[in-house]
Amino acid sequence: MSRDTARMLDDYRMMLLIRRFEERVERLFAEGLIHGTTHLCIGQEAVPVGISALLDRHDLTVSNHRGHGHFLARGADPSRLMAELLGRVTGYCKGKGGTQHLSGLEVGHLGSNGITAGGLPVAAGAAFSLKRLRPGSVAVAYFGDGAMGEGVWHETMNIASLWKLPLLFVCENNLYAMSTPVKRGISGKSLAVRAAAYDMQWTVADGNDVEAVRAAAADLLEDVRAGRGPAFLEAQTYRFRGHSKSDAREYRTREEEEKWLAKCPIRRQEAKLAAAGVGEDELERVRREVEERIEEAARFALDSDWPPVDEALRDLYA
Ligand SMILES: Cc1ncc(C[n+]2csc(CCOP(=O)(O)OP(=O)(O)O)c2C)c(N)n1
Ligand SMILES: [Mg+2]
Repeated sequence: MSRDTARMLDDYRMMLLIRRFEERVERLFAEGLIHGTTHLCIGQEAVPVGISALLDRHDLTVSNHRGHGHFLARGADPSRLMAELLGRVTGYCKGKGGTQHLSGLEVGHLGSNGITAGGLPVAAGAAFSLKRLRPGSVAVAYFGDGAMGEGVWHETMNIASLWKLPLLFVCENNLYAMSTPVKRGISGKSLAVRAAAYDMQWTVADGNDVEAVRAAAADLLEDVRAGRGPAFLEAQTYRFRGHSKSDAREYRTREEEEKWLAKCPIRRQEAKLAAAGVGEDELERVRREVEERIEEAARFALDSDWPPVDEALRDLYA
């Protein structure tokens, strides 16, 4: 197998791991075993998988409310992540963070954030410290199209550009912010072109094609790592599920969904692998391996203890 094909297979495995993880979360939620809410990234897997392979352990990522895939793509342990979502003591944040307050510093992931655009200034701070302490390292901020309607998005773009921070802005444009279509929420003909006003390099990529994401991000990251300032990537994608758990998707048509389902990043990768000569038996082996890993994660989480009551106020910041 060539190096390129091995890379494609790795991407396939990671996208599938995220997909199966999210499907398992969906089931656990339906069974009442996950509390609160949860935002699934099913359909958007190619974005963090394309980018994470370009990062090393000193690079830092900051995520939003739809962040399980961002974390897994950095190499998070699915068992500890699942345990966190179930509120168990073996989770990444001892069961006290949950889906919107996840972090795993050991893989360079500073965390998810439930406040729309709230992760952006955190990412700017991380980039500022990297610029001083570890030149050559970068921060990556993931956010949605909806975040671009927030004032703090503009403030962060402004200061990142002025201070030439090593920060890659990654907009996952999935066409909706909850039920609001991007065209009704965000002015202008293009999201990415806004970056030009802040004197940044920008690119629009097919966010359902892992190789397209990687190629676009690699170009931008070369400049960011070299100290030439921040850059902006718009990855055009689609969430196959509703916004969160109570969403009947009345604001979009089934035809539109079908059109995007045909562009599923995982199915597209399977087609590319087949064209590169990877047989169905090899793909099946990867599928089984991933399914077993996710079942192991669910078992680990379900068998884990709840955090002890006397630790309820430990590790909390307010
Ligand atoms: C400051 C703030 N305003 C509103 C909300 C409620 N809210 C949660 S997610 C969301 C939409 C986010 O849309 P987008 O950034 O496009 O991300 P997506 O959900 O599409 O991935 C909103 C408005 C919030 N969490 N924080
Ligand atoms: Mg969106």
